[in-house]
Formats: sequence, structure tokens, C-alpha cells
Amino acid sequence: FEGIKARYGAEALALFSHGYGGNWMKHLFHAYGSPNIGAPSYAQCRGPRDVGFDLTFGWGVGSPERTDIKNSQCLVLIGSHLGENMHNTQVQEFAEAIRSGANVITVDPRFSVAASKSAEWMPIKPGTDIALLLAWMNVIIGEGLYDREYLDAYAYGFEQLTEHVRPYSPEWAYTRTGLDPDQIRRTARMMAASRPATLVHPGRHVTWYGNDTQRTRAIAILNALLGSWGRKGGFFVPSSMEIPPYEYPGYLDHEAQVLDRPNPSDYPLADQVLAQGLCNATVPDVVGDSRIKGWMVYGSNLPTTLPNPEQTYRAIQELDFLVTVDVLPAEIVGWSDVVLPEATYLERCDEVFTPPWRVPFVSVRQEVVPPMYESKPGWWIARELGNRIGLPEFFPWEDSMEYAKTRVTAAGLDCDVLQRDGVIVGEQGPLYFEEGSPPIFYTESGKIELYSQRLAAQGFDAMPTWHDGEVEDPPQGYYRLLFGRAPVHTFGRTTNNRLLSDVMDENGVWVNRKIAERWGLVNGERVYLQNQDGVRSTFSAPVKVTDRIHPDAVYLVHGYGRKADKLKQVFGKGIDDAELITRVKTDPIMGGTGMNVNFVTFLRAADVDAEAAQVARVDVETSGKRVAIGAGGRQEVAS
Ligand SMILES: Nc1nc2c(c(=O)[nH]1)N[C@H]1C(S)=C(S)[C@@H](COP(=O)(O)OP(=O)(O)OC[C@H]3O[C@@H](n4cnc5c(=O)[nH]c(N)nc54)[C@H](O)[C@@H]3O)O[C@H]1N2
Ligand SMILES: Nc1nc2c(c(=O)[nH]1)N[C@H]1C(S)=C(S)[C@@H](COP(=O)(O)OP(=O)(O)OC[C@H]3O[C@@H](n4cnc5c(=O)[nH]c(N)nc54)[C@H](O)[C@@H]3O)O[C@H]1N2
Ligand SMILES: [Mo]
Repeated sequence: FEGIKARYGAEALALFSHGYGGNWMKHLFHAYGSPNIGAPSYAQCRGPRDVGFDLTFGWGVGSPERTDIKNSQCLVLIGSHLGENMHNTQVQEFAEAIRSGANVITVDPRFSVAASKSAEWMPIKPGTDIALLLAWMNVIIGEGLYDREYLDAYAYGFEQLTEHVRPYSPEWAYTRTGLDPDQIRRTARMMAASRPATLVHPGRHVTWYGNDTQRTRAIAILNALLGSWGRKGGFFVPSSMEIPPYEYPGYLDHEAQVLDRPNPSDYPLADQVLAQGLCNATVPDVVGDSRIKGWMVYGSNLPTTLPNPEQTYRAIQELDFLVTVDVLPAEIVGWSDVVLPEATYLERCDEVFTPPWRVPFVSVRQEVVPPMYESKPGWWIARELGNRIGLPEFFPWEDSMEYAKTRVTAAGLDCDVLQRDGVIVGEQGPLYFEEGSPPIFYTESGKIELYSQRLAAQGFDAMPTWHDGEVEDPPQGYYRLLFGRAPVHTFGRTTNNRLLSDVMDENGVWVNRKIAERWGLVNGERVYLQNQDGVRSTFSAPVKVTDRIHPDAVYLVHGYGRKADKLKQVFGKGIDDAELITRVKTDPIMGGTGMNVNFVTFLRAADVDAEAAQVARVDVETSGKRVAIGAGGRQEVAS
């Protein structure tokens, strides 16, 4: 840390961090003086959604999301595969909504678990959701089904929107989406019938096609037409507990630059650092002169998380120094110079947690059993690093409990209660406009912007617009690679867990029955996937022949095909989606990496393994060796 700061400046050290535990490392970086802190949960996950909603309502949807799922009478899921996506609170509320008789409309090229609970499944052609959203607006405005009073009071640009969506009839949308125009009309009326208790879910992992801010803005606008923002069964107004920050001397006033974009004018509405941008800024021939020389990686397995892993490996080779804080011998760990093994979440105490929610609360995750071996909690790792690089004034606390006590006591709360119960719940404020929550919109116009002045000023479409050809069709013999979650697993974090891998030990390739017939593939037959750039999956997986997927696409659960051989349960099982994602379409508005733009074809494992046994073996050996060098040769374990 000191060497990099002395030689290149603090900004040359970047932090990749995912999850709440990373807050200690972020504090360390602010104290050290580097603003280059990126999280894959932004540009590889929910960034476009937050920007799309912010542009429309002047608010993001937050995390946990302010979605009033349990009170919703009509829930529209656009790809959000709740039930497989086990976003815990949302799934529980989804169950409650179904129990209360809510109509569910699921738009997904795959018959997801959510689709199976739905009144309507709309098997959309992948990549065409903007066309559907515009057609829904066309019907809702054309038939006068919108919330006139709400729009009169709060919205800006209704006339422009009315003109704008006129050409986008359900018949027009049919030619793009493949969806029956009657179904588009029927579902639009269904949504309007339950308004304002209709929730068009904002989605979460939305980095799909590079036009994702515009798609999520279309979702936001549709919600506005239905009057659901700030209304029961739509989006509630959250509140949070005021817990004063810990008093530090103040972060250094450094001159350091954020280095995630070659030109400061790129991605003008990005409001967080782009993780892939930090990776690119490490490779000399991508940015001209590489500026980032060291990485700290906390809780993020970059080779399976950032698109185009070859680029990530190249960046790693350019680094002076890579330190990883992790709990497993994951791929990124094998590539690290130094590994700081963290205690797992039940063995440590994390930072106090006070997100905005229906009821304000403060909670803290506490140690249940002591850490094993040389593993240490994140707060300890950050503090010891801070002390040893001359920043002790930023780490005056004894441990995380003393830290929490200071903050919680300053808020006038009883820390013993927090320690005993794990949570203190505050008083619930008004949740909806009709309960007295003030309708405040932090946009340029102070209103809900159906027409976005900010987008117009930046030269982007002020209203979501369909552009033919914006999303490419699969080439002949290729299928769009889609991916998602399995209920028992959390990313690749748990696929190596012995008990959970008993439940699901590898992924399969979902292939439409007609396509399987065309290829003569039978259920259970093993295939490798090869993408449009000739990149072949390192391992194979069984085909799942099904009517539950659009013929344009195949589907994989993320988190398999692992190459780190110390992950004994999962090593070599199934196919890694990430290694096939060699292309992205970057959202010009905020820099999200659309990753659903890769196409794959099938190679029979029997053919590959028999006829080209030699090639296949070399392939596996080389990638095995890469990992072995990473894991054995460069690794040091901290003591
Ligand atoms: N069990 C489990 N749950 C998790 C996680 C986990 O690792 N494990 N991770 C959490 C995280 S961080 C996130 S961000 C969320 C992600 O979960 P979500 O935000 O719900 O979903 P995505 O991963 O974006 O999308 C996957 C779904 O989108 C569909 N889809 C693909 N392309 C299209 C398209 O063009 N149009 C439409 N309409 N649908 C499409 C796929 O068929 C699939 O059903 O899950 C969270 N929940
Ligand atoms: N190809 C592809 N790429 C994706 C996605 C996808 O579905 N497919 N999903 C995208 C989405 S939605 C997101 S949010 C990101 C997520 O991206 P990541 O956050 O990188 O997710 P994981 O792959 O689960 O990596 C988590 C790493 O943290 C380690 N870990 C687990 N628990 C702890 C802990 O308590 N402490 C520490 N220090 N480490 C821990 C795990 O061992 C693992 O190495 O990826 C994005 N990228
Ligand atoms: Mo995510």
C-alpha cells in the first residue's frame, strides 16, 4: 500500500468490493486516499435500474427495494425470477401477494418459477422488452386507463409521451416481441384495473442489452401512468434510522482521480465507479497508459463476475500487487499475491446496518462462533492494515462492537438491546402519499419526468424509444446465452458447499425441445458450448430439453464450471457462463455492461472427447495449469 502510494499516488490502488462486509475496506480506502472503489453490484447488476428510476422519480429504488410486493394486487415481473432469485424478503412478500389473490404477469423468455405462479406468462423474444413496454403505454394511454389525477398533479411531459407512444400498437409490438397483441391488450387492462396497487417490478440484475437504463426508465414511466409510485401496493416511501457516523478526523482531501473512464464525459450519468472500468484502466493498451497498479478485492470473484475473463486475467498480469480478502479458495484467490482469509459471516461482527425500509431499523450481524485458524473479521483486517500504514487516527476503536456501541449510543439507543436482539426497530412513518408522505421528486422539473430533460440535455432519447437492430439477432445455428439464479445457491459462493452441492451439483443447459430435435440432442446428453468468438466452455454440462425456453435462447445457472481446483465439490462441474461472455454492450448513459449479447452453439461432449480427445485434454490441462500457477506459485497466506 505504501509503495504504490509513494510511486504512483494513492489513486493507483483500486478496491473491488461486494457486500456489506466491504464497508470496512471502503473506509480504509477513503482514509488511504483512493477514490477508485468499484462494486460489481453497480455496472454488472442494478446500476441502470437505479439511474432509470432516478431520472424518472428523482429517487432510486434502493436496496432492499421499496417495492410494496405484499400489498400489490397486480404484480408484473419482467425477467425478475423471484423464487429462483431468492431475494429473501421479496420472495416472502411474493408468496403473501399470491396468497392474497394478486394477479401476476411474468414476462420472461423462460417459463420461470414465477411464471408458473402467474395469471399470464409472456414468453417474449429476448431483448425486445422496450417494444412491449411501449405497447403497454400505447394501450393504457390510448384507452384512457391511466391515473389522470395523479399525472396532472405530479407528472411532467404527458403530452409528449402521448404523441411518442402513438405508433407503438400491440400489433406493431407483435412483430418485435412475438407476443400476441390480444395478450398485450389484456395484460395492460389487467394492470390498469388494479391501479394504483399495481407494481411493475423494477428488476435488479438488469445489465442485459446495453439499453438497460432506457428499459428500466420505461418500467418507471409505466408505473407512473398507473400511479403506483408512493401508493399502496406499488412503491412505498421508506424511512431509515438516524445513526450518527463515527467521528473521524475526516477523510484526506486528496487530489486523486477516479480512473474508471478514459474520458470524463463517457457515461455521463454514472453515479458510482464502474468496476469493469477499473479493470480496463489496469491494462496499458486499453487506456494508453495504465494508471492502476494494485488491487484489493473483497468478496468478489472477479473472473466469474466481470465480463470477458481473459481481460481480467490480462489486467491481473499487469498488476504490481493483488491482495484478496475472501473466505474460499476461489479463482481470484489463486491469482493473488497476498490472501487475507476472512472469518465467515457467523464468525464475525459486521458494520451496523440501517437501510431505508418500511420500518426504520438498525441491525448488526454478530459473531456466533469464534473464527477458525488464521481467519480474521473484516474490521480487524482493515484496522490492522490502517494502523500499519500510518492511519491509526482512522481506527481508534477497539473492535467492531465498541464502534457500534459508540454510534448506537450517540443515537440515543441502547446497545445492549441491539446486542441481545440483533435489531432495534424504530417507528414507522407514513408509507404512502395518501397517508401523508410528501410527494417529493428530486428531478429537474420537481415532477415525475415522463420526458427527461436531463437525458435530452445529454443528447440521449428523452423518452424510451425502440431502435430496430439495436439488439442483434442470433446468427444461424447460434442461441442467445441467458443465465440466472438457482434457489439453493448464492452466485458461485455456495456451489462448493457440500450440503448444497448434494442438492444441485452442476448446472444444465436449457434447450428448447424443437432446437434439441433439430440438433438430435437428447435430455441428459453432455455438451460444450462455444460462443460467437470461438471461445469454448472449459467443461461440459448435460442438456435439459424443455418447452420452457424460447427457441432463440439457451439458459444456464450462474456459478458453475469452476476452475479453481481447491473448490473440491464444484471444480470442473457444469459450464461457466462468464467465460462465454466475451462481448458486452455498454450502456452509453451510465456504463452498465449488457451481458445478454453473446451467442453460443453446441459441441457434443462425446464428439469433443472422442474425436478431439487430444485437443480437449490440452484445453483442460492448460486452464488447469493456469490456476495451479496462480494458486501455488504466487500465493502467500497472511499470518
Ligand atoms: N438464489 C439466489 N438468489 C439471488 C442471488 C443468488 O445468487 N442466488 N443473487 C441476487 C442478486 S445480486 C441479484 S442482482 C438477483 C438477480 O435476479 P433477477 O434480477 O431476478 O434476474 P436476472 O438475473 O436479471 O434475470 C434472470 C431472468 O431473466 C430472464 N431473462 C433473460 N433475458 C431476458 C429478456 O430479454 N427479457 C426478459 N423479460 N427476461 C429475460 C431469464 O430467463 C431469467 O429468468 O438475484 C438475487 N437473488
Ligand atoms: N457471468 C455472470 N456475471 C455476473 C452475474 C451473472 O449472473 N453471470 N451476476 C452479476 C451480479 S447480479 C452481481 S451482484 C455480481 C456479483 O459478483 P460477486 O460479488 O463477485 O459474486 P460471487 O461470484 O459470489 O463472488 C463472491 C466472492 O466472495 C467470497 N465471499 C463469500 N462470502 C464472503 C465473506 O463473507 N467475506 C469475504 N471477504 N468474501 C466472501 C466468495 O468466496 C467469492 O469468491 O456479479 C455480476 N456478474
Ligand atoms: Mo446482483
